[in-house]
Amino acid sequence: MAAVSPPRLSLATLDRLPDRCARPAYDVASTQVGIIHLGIGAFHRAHQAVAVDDRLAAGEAGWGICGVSLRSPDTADALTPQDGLYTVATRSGEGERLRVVGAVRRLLVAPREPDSVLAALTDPATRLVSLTVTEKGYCHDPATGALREDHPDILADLAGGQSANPRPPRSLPGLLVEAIDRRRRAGTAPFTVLSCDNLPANGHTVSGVLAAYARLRDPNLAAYLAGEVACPSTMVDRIVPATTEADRAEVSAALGLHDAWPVMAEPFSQWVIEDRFPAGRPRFEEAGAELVADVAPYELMKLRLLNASHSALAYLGYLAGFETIADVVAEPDCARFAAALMREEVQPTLRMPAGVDLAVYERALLARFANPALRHRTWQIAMDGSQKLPQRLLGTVRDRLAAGAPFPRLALAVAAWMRYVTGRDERGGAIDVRDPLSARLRAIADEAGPVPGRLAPALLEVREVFGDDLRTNPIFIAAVTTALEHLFRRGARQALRG
Ligand code: CS2
Repeated sequence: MAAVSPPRLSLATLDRLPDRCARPAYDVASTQVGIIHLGIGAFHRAHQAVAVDDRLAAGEAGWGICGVSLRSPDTADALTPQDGLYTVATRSGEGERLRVVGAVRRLLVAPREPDSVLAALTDPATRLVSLTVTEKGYCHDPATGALREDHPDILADLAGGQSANPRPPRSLPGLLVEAIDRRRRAGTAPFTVLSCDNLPANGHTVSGVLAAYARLRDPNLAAYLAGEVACPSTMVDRIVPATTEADRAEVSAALGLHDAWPVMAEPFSQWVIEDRFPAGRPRFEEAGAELVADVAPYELMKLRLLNASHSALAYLGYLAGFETIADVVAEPDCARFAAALMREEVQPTLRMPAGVDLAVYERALLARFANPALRHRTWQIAMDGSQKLPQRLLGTVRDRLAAGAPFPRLALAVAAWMRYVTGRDERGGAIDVRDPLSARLRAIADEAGPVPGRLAPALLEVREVFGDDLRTNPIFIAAVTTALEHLFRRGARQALRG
Protein backbone atom coordinates (compact mmCIF):
# COMPACT_ATOMS: atom_id res chain seq x y z
CA MET A 1 0.00 0.00 0.00
CA ALA A 2 1.34 3.47 -0.88
CA ALA A 3 2.30 5.55 2.16
CA VAL A 4 -0.17 8.36 2.86
CA SER A 5 1.74 11.62 3.03
CA PRO A 6 0.92 13.75 6.08
CA PRO A 7 -0.98 17.03 5.63
CA ARG A 8 1.02 20.18 5.05
CA LEU A 9 2.07 22.44 7.91
CA SER A 10 -0.07 25.60 7.65
CA LEU A 11 -2.27 27.91 9.72
CA ALA A 12 -5.13 25.45 9.23
CA THR A 13 -3.12 22.54 10.68
CA LEU A 14 -1.23 24.40 13.44
CA ASP A 15 -3.44 22.94 16.14
CA ARG A 16 -2.43 19.42 15.12
CA LEU A 17 1.19 19.93 16.14
CA PRO A 18 2.36 17.57 18.86
CA ASP A 19 2.86 19.03 22.34
CA ARG A 20 6.63 18.73 22.10
CA CYS A 21 6.71 21.33 19.30
CA ALA A 22 6.53 25.00 20.33
CA ARG A 23 4.31 27.21 18.17
CA PRO A 24 3.50 30.91 17.70
CA ALA A 25 1.83 32.31 20.80
CA TYR A 26 0.07 35.11 18.92
CA ASP A 27 -2.45 35.61 16.18
CA VAL A 28 -0.29 34.88 13.16
CA ALA A 29 -2.96 35.54 10.55
CA SER A 30 -3.54 39.14 11.62
CA THR A 31 0.16 40.04 12.00
CA GLN A 32 1.15 42.97 9.77
CA VAL A 33 4.45 43.30 7.94
CA GLY A 34 6.93 45.95 9.14
CA ILE A 35 10.22 44.32 8.10
CA ILE A 36 11.33 43.37 4.60
CA HIS A 37 14.12 40.82 4.68
CA LEU A 38 16.22 40.48 1.52
CA GLY A 39 17.89 37.08 1.12
CA ILE A 40 15.49 34.83 3.01
CA GLY A 41 17.65 31.75 3.48
CA ALA A 42 18.01 29.26 6.28
CA PHE A 43 20.22 31.53 8.35
CA HIS A 44 17.73 34.38 8.58
CA ARG A 45 14.92 31.98 9.41
CA ALA A 46 16.90 30.41 12.25
CA HIS A 47 18.26 33.69 13.62
CA GLN A 48 16.63 37.12 13.17
CA ALA A 49 13.18 35.68 12.39
CA VAL A 50 13.21 33.79 15.70
CA ALA A 51 13.89 37.03 17.60
CA VAL A 52 11.07 38.72 15.68
CA ASP A 53 8.79 35.77 16.49
CA ASP A 54 9.57 36.31 20.20
CA ARG A 55 8.67 40.00 19.96
CA LEU A 56 5.45 39.26 18.08
CA ALA A 57 4.55 36.82 20.86
CA ALA A 58 5.28 39.57 23.38
CA GLY A 59 2.66 41.77 21.72
CA GLU A 60 4.81 43.96 19.47
CA ALA A 61 2.51 43.52 16.51
CA GLY A 62 3.28 45.25 13.22
CA TRP A 63 6.77 43.78 12.85
CA GLY A 64 5.99 40.73 10.76
CA ILE A 65 8.50 39.87 8.03
CA CYS A 66 8.11 39.85 4.28
CA GLY A 67 10.93 37.59 3.05
CA VAL A 68 12.35 38.31 -0.39
CA SER A 69 14.59 36.00 -2.42
CA LEU A 70 16.83 37.90 -4.78
CA ARG A 71 17.51 34.87 -6.97
CA SER A 72 15.91 31.49 -6.47
CA PRO A 73 12.18 30.91 -5.94
CA ASP A 74 12.81 27.77 -3.81
CA THR A 75 12.14 29.25 -0.37
CA ALA A 76 9.03 31.14 -1.44
CA ASP A 77 7.69 28.08 -3.26
CA ALA A 78 8.27 25.90 -0.20
CA LEU A 79 6.85 28.28 2.40
CA THR A 80 3.97 30.07 0.66
CA PRO A 81 1.73 26.94 0.61
CA GLN A 82 2.34 26.62 4.36
CA ASP A 83 1.40 30.26 5.14
CA GLY A 84 5.03 31.16 5.79
CA LEU A 85 5.24 28.73 8.71
CA TYR A 86 8.32 26.57 9.14
CA THR A 87 10.11 24.60 11.84
CA VAL A 88 13.39 25.44 13.54
CA ALA A 89 14.99 22.18 14.74
CA THR A 90 17.59 22.96 17.39
CA ARG A 91 20.03 20.08 17.55
CA SER A 92 22.81 19.04 19.90
CA GLY A 93 24.16 15.94 21.57
CA GLU A 94 21.38 16.36 24.14
CA GLY A 95 18.63 15.94 21.56
CA GLU A 96 16.36 18.06 19.44
CA ARG A 97 13.89 20.87 20.15
CA LEU A 98 11.25 21.85 17.61
CA ARG A 99 9.61 25.23 17.21
CA VAL A 100 7.28 26.46 14.49
CA VAL A 101 7.92 30.13 13.66
CA GLY A 102 5.18 32.43 12.37
CA ALA A 103 7.15 35.66 11.86
CA VAL A 104 7.46 35.32 8.05
CA ARG A 105 4.12 36.58 6.85
CA ARG A 106 4.76 36.90 3.14
CA LEU A 107 7.30 35.64 0.58
CA LEU A 108 8.35 37.24 -2.69
CA VAL A 109 10.86 36.41 -5.41
CA ALA A 110 12.52 39.51 -6.88
CA PRO A 111 13.14 38.24 -10.43
CA ARG A 112 9.58 36.86 -10.63
CA GLU A 113 7.63 39.74 -9.09
CA PRO A 114 9.90 42.81 -9.07
CA ASP A 115 7.01 45.27 -8.84
CA SER A 116 5.60 43.61 -5.73
CA VAL A 117 9.05 43.77 -4.15
CA LEU A 118 9.34 47.49 -4.89
CA ALA A 119 5.80 48.06 -3.65
CA ALA A 120 6.64 46.29 -0.38
CA LEU A 121 9.85 48.30 0.00
CA THR A 122 8.05 51.58 -0.59
CA ASP A 123 5.09 50.81 1.69
CA PRO A 124 5.12 53.36 4.55
CA ALA A 125 4.49 50.44 6.97
CA THR A 126 7.97 49.10 6.09
CA ARG A 127 10.36 50.58 8.62
CA LEU A 128 13.20 48.11 8.58
CA VAL A 129 14.93 46.34 5.68
CA SER A 130 17.27 43.62 6.86
CA LEU A 131 19.71 41.69 4.70
CA THR A 132 21.44 38.32 4.48
CA VAL A 133 22.53 38.31 0.86
CA THR A 134 25.98 36.74 1.50
CA GLU A 135 29.25 38.48 0.78
CA LYS A 136 28.83 38.46 -2.98
CA GLY A 137 25.40 40.14 -2.83
CA TYR A 138 27.02 43.48 -2.01
CA CYS A 139 28.62 43.70 -5.48
CA HIS A 140 31.72 45.04 -3.80
CA ASP A 141 35.41 44.39 -4.00
CA PRO A 142 36.03 42.08 -1.03
CA ALA A 143 39.55 43.43 -0.49
CA THR A 144 38.53 47.12 -0.27
CA GLY A 145 34.76 47.10 0.38
CA ALA A 146 34.19 49.52 -2.53
CA LEU A 147 31.28 49.05 -4.98
CA ARG A 148 32.42 47.30 -8.16
CA GLU A 149 31.18 49.74 -10.75
CA ASP A 150 32.00 47.17 -13.44
CA HIS A 151 29.86 44.45 -11.82
CA PRO A 152 27.48 43.10 -14.51
CA ASP A 153 24.39 43.53 -12.30
CA ILE A 154 25.36 47.09 -11.41
CA LEU A 155 25.92 47.99 -15.05
CA ALA A 156 22.60 46.36 -16.00
CA ASP A 157 20.71 48.21 -13.24
CA LEU A 158 22.20 51.58 -14.14
CA ALA A 159 21.36 51.05 -17.81
CA GLY A 160 17.90 49.66 -16.98
CA GLY A 161 17.02 52.73 -14.88
CA GLN A 162 17.96 55.12 -17.68
CA SER A 163 16.29 53.36 -20.58
CA ALA A 164 12.96 54.49 -22.03
CA ASN A 165 11.34 51.33 -20.62
CA PRO A 166 12.94 51.17 -17.19
CA ARG A 167 13.72 47.63 -16.04
CA PRO A 168 13.40 46.83 -12.35
CA PRO A 169 16.76 46.57 -10.61
CA ARG A 170 18.17 43.15 -9.73
CA SER A 171 21.25 43.97 -7.67
CA LEU A 172 21.00 44.72 -3.97
CA PRO A 173 22.33 48.29 -4.33
CA GLY A 174 20.08 48.88 -7.35
CA LEU A 175 16.97 47.67 -5.56
CA LEU A 176 17.55 49.52 -2.30
CA VAL A 177 18.53 52.81 -3.91
CA GLU A 178 15.49 52.68 -6.20
CA ALA A 179 13.20 52.04 -3.21
CA ILE A 180 14.82 54.80 -1.14
CA ASP A 181 14.46 57.23 -4.05
CA ARG A 182 10.78 56.35 -4.56
CA ARG A 183 10.09 56.87 -0.85
CA ARG A 184 11.90 60.20 -0.92
CA ARG A 185 9.85 61.36 -3.89
CA ALA A 186 6.63 60.24 -2.20
CA GLY A 187 7.55 62.05 1.03
CA THR A 188 7.76 58.75 2.95
CA ALA A 189 10.42 58.53 5.66
CA PRO A 190 13.24 56.11 4.80
CA PHE A 191 13.58 52.66 6.32
CA THR A 192 16.61 51.54 8.29
CA VAL A 193 18.93 49.15 6.43
CA LEU A 194 20.20 46.37 8.68
CA SER A 195 22.93 44.15 7.23
CA CYS A 196 23.12 40.76 8.94
CA ASP A 197 25.92 39.37 6.77
CA ASN A 198 29.31 38.17 7.96
CA LEU A 199 31.25 41.23 6.88
CA PRO A 200 33.32 43.53 9.06
CA ALA A 201 31.54 46.85 9.62
CA ASN A 202 28.61 45.45 7.64
CA GLY A 203 26.53 48.61 8.18
CA HIS A 204 29.36 50.77 6.93
CA THR A 205 29.91 48.42 3.98
CA VAL A 206 26.28 48.53 2.88
CA SER A 207 26.04 52.30 3.32
CA GLY A 208 29.23 52.64 1.23
CA VAL A 209 27.91 50.58 -1.68
CA LEU A 210 24.52 52.35 -1.55
CA ALA A 211 26.19 55.77 -1.55
CA ALA A 212 28.49 54.82 -4.44
CA TYR A 213 25.58 53.47 -6.48
CA ALA A 214 23.42 56.53 -5.71
CA ARG A 215 26.28 58.83 -6.81
CA LEU A 216 26.28 57.10 -10.19
CA ARG A 217 22.58 57.88 -10.50
CA ASP A 218 22.15 61.32 -8.97
CA PRO A 219 24.35 63.33 -6.56
CA ASN A 220 21.28 64.71 -4.71
CA LEU A 221 20.13 61.22 -3.97
CA ALA A 222 23.58 60.37 -2.65
CA ALA A 223 23.45 63.36 -0.31
CA TYR A 224 19.96 62.38 0.89
CA LEU A 225 21.12 58.86 1.55
CA ALA A 226 24.15 60.02 3.53
CA GLY A 227 22.02 62.31 5.68
CA GLU A 228 18.83 60.32 6.17
CA VAL A 229 19.33 56.55 5.85
CA ALA A 230 20.68 54.72 8.89
CA CYS A 231 22.67 51.53 8.31
CA PRO A 232 23.55 50.18 11.76
CA SER A 233 26.10 47.37 12.00
CA THR A 234 25.39 43.96 13.48
CA MET A 235 27.21 40.81 14.46
CA VAL A 236 25.14 37.70 13.85
CA ASP A 237 26.00 34.21 14.97
CA ARG A 238 24.29 30.86 14.81
CA ILE A 239 25.53 27.77 13.01
CA VAL A 240 22.83 26.77 10.52
CA PRO A 241 23.87 23.99 8.13
CA ALA A 242 21.96 23.51 4.87
CA THR A 243 18.81 21.42 5.31
CA THR A 244 19.05 17.93 3.80
CA GLU A 245 16.36 15.58 2.51
CA ALA A 246 16.87 13.45 5.62
CA ASP A 247 16.26 16.53 7.82
CA ARG A 248 13.01 17.27 5.98
CA ALA A 249 11.79 13.73 6.42
CA GLU A 250 12.77 13.55 10.10
CA VAL A 251 11.16 16.86 11.03
CA SER A 252 7.98 16.10 9.09
CA ALA A 253 7.75 12.71 10.82
CA ALA A 254 8.18 14.33 14.24
CA LEU A 255 5.52 16.95 13.46
CA GLY A 256 3.05 14.56 11.86
CA LEU A 257 2.78 17.35 9.24
CA HIS A 258 4.81 17.91 6.11
CA ASP A 259 7.20 20.86 6.39
CA ALA A 260 8.81 21.41 2.96
CA TRP A 261 11.70 23.43 4.36
CA PRO A 262 12.54 23.25 8.05
CA VAL A 263 15.84 24.76 9.21
CA MET A 264 18.47 23.09 11.40
CA ALA A 265 20.38 25.06 14.01
CA GLU A 266 22.66 24.73 17.00
CA PRO A 267 21.34 25.86 20.41
CA PHE A 268 23.70 28.89 20.53
CA SER A 269 22.54 32.19 19.05
CA GLN A 270 24.04 35.67 19.37
CA TRP A 271 23.04 38.99 17.85
CA VAL A 272 24.90 42.20 18.65
CA ILE A 273 23.28 45.29 17.15
CA GLU A 274 24.39 48.91 16.89
CA ASP A 275 21.47 50.85 18.34
CA ARG A 276 20.70 53.35 15.57
CA PHE A 277 17.13 52.97 14.30
CA PRO A 278 15.51 56.35 13.53
CA ALA A 279 12.49 54.56 12.03
CA GLY A 280 11.98 52.42 15.16
CA ARG A 281 12.60 48.74 15.84
CA PRO A 282 11.21 45.84 17.85
CA ARG A 283 12.66 45.52 21.34
CA PHE A 284 15.25 42.99 20.19
CA GLU A 285 17.06 43.30 23.52
CA GLU A 286 14.13 41.47 25.08
CA ALA A 287 14.63 38.65 22.58
CA GLY A 288 18.23 38.07 23.64
CA ALA A 289 20.04 40.59 21.39
CA GLU A 290 22.75 42.88 22.75
CA LEU A 291 22.21 46.52 21.73
CA VAL A 292 25.54 48.37 21.86
CA ALA A 293 27.10 51.62 20.68
CA ASP A 294 29.95 49.95 18.78
CA VAL A 295 29.67 46.50 17.20
CA ALA A 296 33.15 46.50 15.62
CA PRO A 297 35.00 44.54 18.34
CA TYR A 298 32.29 41.84 18.37
CA GLU A 299 32.31 41.55 14.58
CA LEU A 300 36.07 41.13 14.51
CA MET A 301 35.96 38.61 17.34
CA LYS A 302 33.39 36.51 15.52
CA LEU A 303 34.87 36.75 12.02
CA ARG A 304 38.46 36.21 13.10
CA LEU A 305 37.79 33.43 15.63
CA LEU A 306 34.68 31.56 14.54
CA ASN A 307 34.59 32.13 10.80
CA ALA A 308 38.37 32.01 10.35
CA SER A 309 38.71 28.68 12.10
CA HIS A 310 35.60 27.45 10.28
CA SER A 311 37.21 28.26 6.91
CA ALA A 312 40.61 26.86 7.94
CA LEU A 313 39.01 23.61 9.14
CA ALA A 314 36.79 23.49 6.05
CA TYR A 315 39.65 23.67 3.49
CA LEU A 316 42.10 21.55 5.44
CA GLY A 317 39.38 19.16 6.57
CA TYR A 318 37.93 18.72 3.10
CA LEU A 319 41.38 18.00 1.66
CA ALA A 320 42.03 15.53 4.48
CA GLY A 321 38.82 13.70 3.58
CA PHE A 322 36.49 14.84 6.40
CA GLU A 323 32.87 15.43 5.54
CA THR A 324 31.76 17.60 8.45
CA ILE A 325 33.32 20.08 10.87
CA ALA A 326 32.37 17.81 13.78
CA ASP A 327 34.33 14.98 12.11
CA VAL A 328 37.38 17.26 11.81
CA VAL A 329 37.43 18.44 15.43
CA ALA A 330 36.73 14.93 16.71
CA GLU A 331 40.42 14.36 15.87
CA PRO A 332 42.36 15.73 18.84
CA ASP A 333 45.22 17.09 16.74
CA CYS A 334 42.78 18.98 14.48
CA ALA A 335 41.03 20.49 17.50
CA ARG A 336 44.45 21.48 18.86
CA PHE A 337 45.26 23.13 15.52
CA ALA A 338 42.08 25.26 15.72
CA ALA A 339 42.71 26.12 19.38
CA ALA A 340 46.27 27.22 18.62
CA LEU A 341 45.19 29.21 15.57
CA MET A 342 42.73 31.14 17.71
CA ARG A 343 44.84 31.57 20.84
CA GLU A 344 48.26 32.22 19.35
CA GLU A 345 47.59 33.95 16.05
CA VAL A 346 44.17 35.64 16.28
CA GLN A 347 43.58 36.51 19.93
CA PRO A 348 46.57 38.91 20.17
CA THR A 349 44.98 41.02 17.38
CA LEU A 350 41.67 41.56 19.22
CA ARG A 351 40.81 44.30 21.73
CA MET A 352 37.56 43.49 23.48
CA PRO A 353 35.36 45.54 25.82
CA ALA A 354 35.64 44.67 29.51
CA GLY A 355 33.68 41.57 30.40
CA VAL A 356 34.41 39.57 27.23
CA ASP A 357 36.75 36.68 28.00
CA LEU A 358 38.24 35.44 24.73
CA ALA A 359 39.61 32.23 26.25
CA VAL A 360 36.07 31.29 27.31
CA TYR A 361 34.72 32.26 23.87
CA GLU A 362 37.35 30.11 22.11
CA ARG A 363 36.59 27.06 24.29
CA ALA A 364 32.90 27.50 23.59
CA LEU A 365 33.61 27.63 19.84
CA LEU A 366 35.41 24.31 19.91
CA ALA A 367 32.46 22.78 21.76
CA ARG A 368 30.07 24.24 19.17
CA PHE A 369 32.15 22.88 16.29
CA ALA A 370 32.03 19.45 17.95
CA ASN A 371 28.19 19.38 18.02
CA PRO A 372 27.58 15.83 16.80
CA ALA A 373 23.99 16.45 15.69
CA LEU A 374 24.58 19.27 13.17
CA ARG A 375 26.52 17.68 10.29
CA HIS A 376 27.81 20.98 8.94
CA ARG A 377 29.65 20.04 5.78
CA THR A 378 33.20 21.23 5.11
CA TRP A 379 32.20 21.62 1.45
CA GLN A 380 29.42 24.05 2.38
CA ILE A 381 31.72 26.31 4.39
CA ALA A 382 34.38 26.12 1.65
CA MET A 383 32.05 27.91 -0.79
CA ASP A 384 32.78 31.49 -1.87
CA GLY A 385 36.28 31.52 -0.38
CA SER A 386 37.36 34.45 -2.55
CA GLN A 387 34.69 36.52 -0.83
CA LYS A 388 35.34 35.18 2.67
CA LEU A 389 39.12 35.02 3.01
CA PRO A 390 39.73 38.79 3.24
CA GLN A 391 37.65 39.36 6.36
CA ARG A 392 38.18 35.96 7.95
CA LEU A 393 41.92 35.45 7.55
CA LEU A 394 43.68 38.28 5.80
CA GLY A 395 42.84 41.15 8.16
CA THR A 396 44.46 39.15 10.94
CA VAL A 397 47.46 38.41 8.71
CA ARG A 398 47.89 42.15 8.12
CA ASP A 399 47.84 42.82 11.86
CA ARG A 400 50.36 40.03 12.48
CA LEU A 401 52.64 41.39 9.76
CA ALA A 402 52.43 44.89 11.23
CA ALA A 403 53.37 43.49 14.65
CA GLY A 404 56.25 41.47 13.18
CA ALA A 405 54.53 38.33 14.54
CA PRO A 406 54.42 34.88 12.90
CA PHE A 407 51.22 33.36 11.43
CA PRO A 408 52.01 29.81 10.25
CA ARG A 409 48.49 28.43 10.78
CA LEU A 410 46.83 31.33 8.96
CA ALA A 411 49.30 30.81 6.12
CA LEU A 412 48.42 27.11 6.06
CA ALA A 413 44.71 27.96 5.86
CA VAL A 414 45.35 30.28 2.89
CA ALA A 415 47.47 27.55 1.26
CA ALA A 416 44.67 25.03 1.79
CA TRP A 417 42.26 27.39 0.02
CA MET A 418 44.79 27.58 -2.85
CA ARG A 419 45.00 23.82 -3.10
CA TYR A 420 41.19 23.56 -2.87
CA VAL A 421 40.52 26.00 -5.73
CA THR A 422 42.74 24.00 -8.08
CA GLY A 423 39.65 21.77 -8.28
CA ARG A 424 41.68 18.57 -7.63
CA ASP A 425 41.87 16.88 -4.25
CA GLU A 426 44.81 14.97 -2.82
CA ARG A 427 43.76 11.76 -4.54
CA GLY A 428 43.28 13.45 -7.91
CA GLY A 429 39.48 13.52 -7.57
CA ALA A 430 37.47 16.53 -8.79
CA ILE A 431 36.33 19.15 -6.26
CA ASP A 432 33.05 20.97 -6.96
CA VAL A 433 34.40 24.48 -6.26
CA ARG A 434 31.58 27.02 -5.81
CA ASP A 435 32.88 30.56 -5.99
CA PRO A 436 32.11 33.61 -8.12
CA LEU A 437 35.77 33.54 -9.22
CA SER A 438 36.01 29.75 -9.65
CA ALA A 439 36.65 29.78 -13.41
CA ARG A 440 39.43 32.33 -13.10
CA LEU A 441 41.00 30.60 -10.10
CA ARG A 442 40.93 27.30 -11.93
CA ALA A 443 42.55 28.80 -15.02
CA ILE A 444 45.33 30.29 -12.89
CA ALA A 445 45.84 26.94 -11.16
CA ASP A 446 45.89 25.01 -14.44
CA GLU A 447 48.45 27.37 -15.89
CA ALA A 448 50.71 27.18 -12.82
CA GLY A 449 50.39 23.41 -12.39
CA PRO A 450 50.74 21.61 -9.03
CA VAL A 451 54.00 23.39 -8.24
CA PRO A 452 53.76 25.40 -4.98
CA GLY A 453 56.49 27.85 -6.02
CA ARG A 454 54.40 28.80 -9.07
CA LEU A 455 50.88 28.25 -7.79
CA ALA A 456 51.15 30.42 -4.66
CA PRO A 457 52.52 33.57 -6.36
CA ALA A 458 50.08 33.14 -9.27
CA LEU A 459 47.02 33.00 -6.98
CA LEU A 460 48.37 35.84 -4.84
CA GLU A 461 47.98 38.02 -7.94
CA VAL A 462 44.19 37.91 -7.46
CA ARG A 463 43.92 41.48 -6.24
CA GLU A 464 40.26 41.27 -5.14
CA VAL A 465 41.33 38.78 -2.51
CA PHE A 466 44.83 39.83 -1.52
CA GLY A 467 44.71 43.57 -2.16
CA ASP A 468 47.73 45.46 -3.41
CA ASP A 469 49.68 45.02 -0.19
CA LEU A 470 49.65 41.29 0.56
CA ARG A 471 50.26 40.10 -2.97
CA THR A 472 53.57 41.96 -2.97
CA ASN A 473 54.57 41.36 0.66
CA PRO A 474 57.66 39.11 0.65
CA ILE A 475 57.02 37.75 4.17
CA PHE A 476 53.46 36.79 3.26
CA ILE A 477 54.48 35.29 -0.08
CA ALA A 478 57.18 33.21 1.61
CA ALA A 479 54.86 32.03 4.41
CA VAL A 480 52.11 30.94 2.03
CA THR A 481 54.52 29.28 -0.40
CA THR A 482 56.18 27.33 2.42
CA ALA A 483 52.76 26.25 3.74
CA LEU A 484 51.67 25.15 0.27
CA GLU A 485 54.88 23.14 -0.13
CA HIS A 486 54.10 21.35 3.15
CA LEU A 487 50.58 20.71 1.97
CA PHE A 488 51.67 19.18 -1.33
CA ARG A 489 54.48 17.17 0.26
CA ARG A 490 52.78 15.87 3.37
CA GLY A 491 49.05 16.21 2.71
CA ALA A 492 46.45 18.10 4.75
CA ARG A 493 46.04 15.42 7.43
CA GLN A 494 49.75 15.62 8.32
CA ALA A 495 49.80 19.41 8.05
CA LEU A 496 47.00 19.61 10.62
CA ARG A 497 49.20 17.64 13.03
CA GLY A 498 51.63 20.58 13.03
C1 CS2 B 1 30.19 29.55 8.01
C2 CS2 B 1 29.13 30.48 8.58
O1 CS2 B 1 29.36 28.87 5.92
C3 CS2 B 1 30.21 29.54 6.50
O2 CS2 B 1 31.06 30.15 5.88
O3 CS2 B 1 31.44 29.92 8.52
O4 CS2 B 1 27.94 30.38 7.91
C4 CS2 B 1 28.93 30.24 10.08
O5 CS2 B 1 28.32 29.00 10.32
C5 CS2 B 1 28.09 31.34 10.69
O6 CS2 B 1 28.69 32.56 10.44
C6 CS2 B 1 27.93 31.11 12.19
O7 CS2 B 1 27.34 32.21 12.77
